[in-house]
Amino acid sequence: MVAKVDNLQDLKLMAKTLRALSLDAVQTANSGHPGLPLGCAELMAYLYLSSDFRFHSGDPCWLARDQFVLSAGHGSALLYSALHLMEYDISLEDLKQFRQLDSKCPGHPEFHIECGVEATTGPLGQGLANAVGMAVHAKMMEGRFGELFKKKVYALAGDGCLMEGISHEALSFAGHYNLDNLVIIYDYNRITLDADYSVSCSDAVKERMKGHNFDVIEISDGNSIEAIAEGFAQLEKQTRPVIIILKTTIGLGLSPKLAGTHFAHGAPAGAEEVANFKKSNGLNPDQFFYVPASLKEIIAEKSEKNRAEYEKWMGEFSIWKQENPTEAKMFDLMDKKTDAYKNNIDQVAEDLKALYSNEPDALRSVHGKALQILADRLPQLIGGSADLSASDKSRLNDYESVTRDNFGHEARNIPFGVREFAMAAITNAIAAQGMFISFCATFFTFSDYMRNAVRLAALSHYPSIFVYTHDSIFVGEDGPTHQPIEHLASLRAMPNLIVFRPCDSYEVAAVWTWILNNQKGPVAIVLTRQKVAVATENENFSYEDTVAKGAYVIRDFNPSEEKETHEVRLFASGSEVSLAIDVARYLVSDKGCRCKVVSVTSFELFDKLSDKEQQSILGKEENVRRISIEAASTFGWNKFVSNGLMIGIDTFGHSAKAIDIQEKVGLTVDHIIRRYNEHKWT
Ligand SMILES: Cc1ncc(C[n+]2csc(CCOP(=O)(O)OP(=O)(O)O)c2C)c(N)n1
Ligand SMILES: [Mg+2]
Repeated sequence: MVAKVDNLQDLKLMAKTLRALSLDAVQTANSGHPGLPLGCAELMAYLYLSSDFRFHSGDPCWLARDQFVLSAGHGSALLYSALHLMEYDISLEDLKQFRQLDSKCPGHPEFHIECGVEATTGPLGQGLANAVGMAVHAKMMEGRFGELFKKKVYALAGDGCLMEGISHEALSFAGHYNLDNLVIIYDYNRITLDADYSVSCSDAVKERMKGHNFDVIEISDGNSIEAIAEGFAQLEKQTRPVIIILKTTIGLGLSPKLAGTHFAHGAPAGAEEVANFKKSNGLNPDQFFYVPASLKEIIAEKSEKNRAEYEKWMGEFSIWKQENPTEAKMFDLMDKKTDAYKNNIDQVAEDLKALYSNEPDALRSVHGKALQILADRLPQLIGGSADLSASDKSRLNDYESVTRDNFGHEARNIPFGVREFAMAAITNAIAAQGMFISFCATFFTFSDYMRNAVRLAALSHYPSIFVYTHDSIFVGEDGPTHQPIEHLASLRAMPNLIVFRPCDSYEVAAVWTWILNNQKGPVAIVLTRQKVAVATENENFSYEDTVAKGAYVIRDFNPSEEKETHEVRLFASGSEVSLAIDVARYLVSDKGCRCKVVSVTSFELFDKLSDKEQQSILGKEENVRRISIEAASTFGWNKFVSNGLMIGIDTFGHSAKAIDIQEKVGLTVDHIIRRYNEHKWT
């Protein structure tokens, strides 16, 4: 049976226009991917013009909007064409600038909510996990604030997305939590970049998805609007996450030597193919970026309906606020634009001072205590761990866990399961919505599993918080697989990511104060498993003078009898700050030199200081000998010590007692003094 579609001609016109616009964009850029836009034009026409998809281009941030993620980000020309037609802030001029410098239409979608681009996609599979995160976000909003916030999330994913490992993590998660507001549309064209899908994959996708607790809707002709309508009609009774398996023809509308083959995937079709497409579709081959006036009228009518729905919702929202003062108050506390939010943040900074302690402690535990303080003050703090909360101390103890039946106020912990990559991408999507403060945690060594999601957070300025514990060889017996070495250097190399490695409870408190007051993108907090001594002595400790600078003098030693003319300045982070202090003590008492110990909490914040401030921290005057100490790769520390001495670990670790590994890798006062004596100081 095929559904009757009243506005069939309108949808056909829209699909044809989407095809022509996408082809023109790719051809003008002489770069891009025509295959998916041509194969999915009917779907996009139906989604935006005829389905229940709720949106209002006049307010792309509308909290109750449905969301669409183009997980197969290479099909960006289709997304931009659709957003242009639907009156988002993407003009025809912008479309003509597809893939050009500083364009609103970059090669792959980059998160730009004002234009309707909901997520940065292109690294295949990750958009699926983002969509799962948006669905979780929607559930949490509905769970806290009720039906008014109910919405759906749609993702368009290709064969590649579903092959990627992250799709298994994300879809398994979605099924487990029964995200019945999630609709995955699978562009099942059986073609990938290199070849036919069958060359490299023979998954039983339908069975797989059923196994993930998804309902499966099959649309055997994904280029028939009636068939799409029929498939979408089945969403009405959705009680589980759904995958729509949409059989399409890649590059539909091109000549048979391209359409349906991998040659249509990612190369411009050529001017002749584009002209032929236009001729056979009743379009003028000499006209480019053409939008028929009749289509504009159709869309204007749809936009009017969208506006009316939006205004109705806004009216209901203000009534809801009046009728539900308690929830409304919480809503305001979550909304970063309100004074209530700002006042609350000021209070948290005070609360966090309860962490200050002079007792040695493991920084994962200190951080765990910080999370409890934060959770009580900030209803929007939510997060979870990849099955390591007992070790990484990330559980919000007084609160419940999210379950498929509980997304309410008290459900603040998200058990992510052993799914690090999806965890990071889900966290990104939740953070990107701007309501929740969203963190996730695991062992530092597994940050590699999450890496591309951290990278997309950095690229997109998603304010995600990545908590990493067990940060060095001091993990001990678990051995080199669990001992990070190059991870700090590798994350510090990532643009836009702020990496914090605090050294004691004062700095842990300061890191969070910094985050709450300054965060504009992702941060990583790197914490010890083992107990560390407290390095801070300053009773007037303030986050502005310390952690906010990225590096600062935490201890200043002067010998009773100055025997050496030079000063020694030691730069260290995290657990090595107290080691640096011990080394300094020795140098002061034994060699009689002046010593300063600098705690380097964040390379990135240090980089933001003025030259003058940097010089004063580095001690660039003559006669300063500089040493860096960190239980990790020395890569990058020359920025602090130039041709001074870098103490670190440039090999993998060992499986042994921490104290034995420490000796073996030379992270002891004796060893460092020996290296100091041997070093050719200039
Ligand atoms: C993680 C990742 N690996 C590889 C690529 C390169 N790539 C882009 S599209 C593509 C093929 C994807 O096939 P499919 O999803 O079926 O898209 P279609 O060819 O059907 O448009 C590949 C390998 C990528 N973008 N991301
Ligand atoms: Mg494909």
